[in-house]
Amino acid sequence: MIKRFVFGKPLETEAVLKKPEPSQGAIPWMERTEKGLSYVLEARDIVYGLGQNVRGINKRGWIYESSCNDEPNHLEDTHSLYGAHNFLLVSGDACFGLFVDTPGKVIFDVGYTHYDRMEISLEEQDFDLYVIDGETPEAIVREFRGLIGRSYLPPKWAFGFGQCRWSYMSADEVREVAKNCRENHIPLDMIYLDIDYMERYKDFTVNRETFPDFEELVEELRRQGIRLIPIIDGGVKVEEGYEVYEEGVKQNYFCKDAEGEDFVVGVWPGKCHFPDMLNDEARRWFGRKYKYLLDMGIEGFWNDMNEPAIFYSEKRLRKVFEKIDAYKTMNLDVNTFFEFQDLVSTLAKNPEDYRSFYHNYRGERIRHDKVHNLFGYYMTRSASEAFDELEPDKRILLYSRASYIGMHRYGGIWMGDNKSWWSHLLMNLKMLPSLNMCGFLYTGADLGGFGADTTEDLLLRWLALGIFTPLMRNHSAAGTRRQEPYAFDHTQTAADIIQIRYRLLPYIYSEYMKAALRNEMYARPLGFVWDDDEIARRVEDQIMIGESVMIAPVYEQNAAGRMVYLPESMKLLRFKNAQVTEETVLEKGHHYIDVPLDEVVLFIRKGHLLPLAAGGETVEQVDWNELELYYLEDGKKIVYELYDDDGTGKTVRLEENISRIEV
Ligand code: MIG
Repeated sequence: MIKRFVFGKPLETEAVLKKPEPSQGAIPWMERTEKGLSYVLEARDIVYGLGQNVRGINKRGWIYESSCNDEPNHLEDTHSLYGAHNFLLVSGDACFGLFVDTPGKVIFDVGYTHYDRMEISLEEQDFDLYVIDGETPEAIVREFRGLIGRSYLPPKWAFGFGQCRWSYMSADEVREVAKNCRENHIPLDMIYLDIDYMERYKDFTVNRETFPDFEELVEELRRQGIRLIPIIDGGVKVEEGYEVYEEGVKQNYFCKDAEGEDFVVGVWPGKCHFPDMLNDEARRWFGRKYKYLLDMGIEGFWNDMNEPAIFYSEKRLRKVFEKIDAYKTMNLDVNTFFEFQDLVSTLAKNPEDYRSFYHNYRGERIRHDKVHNLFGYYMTRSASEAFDELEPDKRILLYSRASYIGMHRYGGIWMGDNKSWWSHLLMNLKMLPSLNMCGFLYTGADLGGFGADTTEDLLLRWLALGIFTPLMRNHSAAGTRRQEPYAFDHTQTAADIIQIRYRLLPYIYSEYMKAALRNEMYARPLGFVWDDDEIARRVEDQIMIGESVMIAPVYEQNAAGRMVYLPESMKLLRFKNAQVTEETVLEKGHHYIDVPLDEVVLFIRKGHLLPLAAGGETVEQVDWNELELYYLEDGKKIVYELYDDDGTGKTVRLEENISRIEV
């Protein structure tokens, strides 16, 4: 049961397409406060949700801020990352879900100020509130997902492995990556292009000096079963003669400053304008620009910097230079020195800048900060809606950095600029189910870590988790240590781990598609499955992947294994050299499990089945018909619903595409 309450005059986000009639009565569970809502937390309550955020699967004990943020420091005390996902779920004696639908900032104080209280506060009291009742956390998520609409369906090949790095500078360097993977039998379906393929960081251009034969490159790699996936940025470079810029200016498609001039902001290419993604016409125009790359044979994109990220605004920069001038003659002391230092360090992402430009939203002039959380969502929507026109029958890979609930219908997200830290491997695991609750199923982290130098063992352990995330991509920042799977000593081990992914593909694809089509989760906390097992409910380092598999990745350096909790008897499956080398039934309880660096371990749930393919070096090579079956009997017949389809069509029929495997 979903109840909708309307406060003030909420701005339309289109997170919810079919809104239930507003309820008049009292809000169940919660108290309305001056600033928002308040709820008394009981000891047994777990607060799930909030999508992309730091900390636990259980969000209690911290304060989160929903405000899309270009934040490369994912620290324990970070309050917001790139996404704004205002859905949470309380599971304890009470059990209910909550979605605060507003495009502005929302603060979720989940037992931070007062340990036993959850306070939700909004700057302005215009919002739609959805309260969802249900018997179980699973049922509540299903209801909520039904409300916000079906999750994005990527093409099947997008479940393969992708290699990325910021600084593949030329076509030849890209060819080299492909060659190294193929020579080492590292399965590979995608190579990503970061900003270096563009001409002076201009969207929808190709640098013809470094990528002279771009179309040929696309084709050549395609023949090797590899797709090229270019990046698109949220800002459009200001440059005379650049078509996208000139058209945008002429048609009034860019965001305006207070004086009604096109807002000038510094991002990658230097001075930029932001396309007004909230203006229907501008959005349609921007989306159609992707055609330039589609026409070159491109079949997938990642949208970056769309929080939107701001390095500086032109006006602010001018002011700062003036002030710096004044400091030139000063004796910089304890006060003035820090002021001076802050002048430059507070240029980027300055809140004042977000209050200084405007959108034309449904014919109304609206200040950006009021609709901030919609920018990345609407950028990705612009691409997706254009693809529906330009490629009506073909699924295009699409994911974004910034997002809001609703965007999950148009694309996935990657988890952003993490670091090559062991703690971020664990964070990757915890974020998965939280994102799934909010509809973001196609997601994953930069494997090996984006910032900072990785180590070979961290990469291998991270790949061993990444083989279970729908989006599986190795990505790193320019200037960091190379971390392609062939960059270290044990290339064969890396290849073997990635090969396990290709053996798991029928299961992963099947579980993903069923979850998307049935509004369910692909990755679940143990508490969703064993809701009355108090130990399982508190587990933060193991999750379920689909209906049959529990994973318990190793996330500590130099560990030779780890403790694993089994909420019931399960079958351990061990892989070495991508082959199953052990099948052991373990009893309910705690177990120490050896996991050498070159092995992967997973657990199969009683009464469920895991099909394994023989593998392949591209998704296309994987034979869905020859499957080995692994399972643990439960005294009853086991039925597994294997979903499969052509992997590209946009219209999918769930029941027709399911075949039942029975043992
Ligand atoms: O400010 O395009 O999150 O994946 O490699 C950095 C360069 C801009 C941020 C993205 C990252 C990408 C990088 N971008």
